[in-house]
Amino acid sequence: MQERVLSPEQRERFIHSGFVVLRNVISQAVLDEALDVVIETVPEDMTDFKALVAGPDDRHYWNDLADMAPFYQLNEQLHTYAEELVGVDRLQPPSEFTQVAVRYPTGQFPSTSEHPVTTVDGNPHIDIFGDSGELRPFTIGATTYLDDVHPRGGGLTIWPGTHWRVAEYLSEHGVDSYSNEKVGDMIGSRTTPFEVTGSAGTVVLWHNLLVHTGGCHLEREPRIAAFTRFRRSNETKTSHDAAKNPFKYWDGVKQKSSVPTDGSSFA
Ligand SMILES: O=C(O)CCC(=O)C(=O)O
Repeated sequence: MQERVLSPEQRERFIHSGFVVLRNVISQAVLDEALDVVIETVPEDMTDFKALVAGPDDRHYWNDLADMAPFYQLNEQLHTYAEELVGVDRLQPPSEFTQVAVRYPTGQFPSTSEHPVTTVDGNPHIDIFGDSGELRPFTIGATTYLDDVHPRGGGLTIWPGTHWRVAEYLSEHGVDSYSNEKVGDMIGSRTTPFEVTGSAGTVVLWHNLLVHTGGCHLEREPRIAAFTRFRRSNETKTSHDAAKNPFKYWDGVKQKSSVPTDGSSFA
């Protein structure tokens, strides 16, 4: 049997906050191979700060890097972590499919400790709905930093506990009329966003209903991360119900409900 990676505390945190951060879990060889492919593919010179600032805020590669093979190895490993929560043999098998998100420095401010660590000016959203509100279900996301991510360096930024609030909203209003414009009302001012920083090989496992965005980027180098989204085998049939019940179809999670009354308790 595969050895477990998540401790009981980490599992508890995932249920409560909707995410957990795992440090140094990916081998350097896998990270190096994946990073090399990204650097080969992006048009910018990653060391030319002025050109980076003048370029786009971000670029996204949806499985269309020159060589996706390194991502298969990565996804195989992430799949075992995801199974610890969703249940063994409950997810579709791993493949090489990955979204690589490169966020470029904006260069607007010097990076000092006085600047806020996180952003509320980003684009807080959840990922299970497309731009026209159509459902694009998946179960669990895994974001892997392929390079070090420093504070205010474009890190994935999360509103802890919002998976519960989004589910509540969808139960009340239905899944068909959802739009990400509603997210602002849901997070309100009660939850402080959390910016994930960490060295290459940091992995964030996150719930499909968790509100997130790309963080502000005042550092000098691009932020390079791989986003993998795993689906359950019966995802399509159960997607409406799953959007209202965060853990109903997660065999690895016994606790199916939480009664958070105050958003601050999630942070
Ligand atoms: O690049 C990031 O950190 C965020 C990307 C994101 O929010 C997404 O792809 O849904």
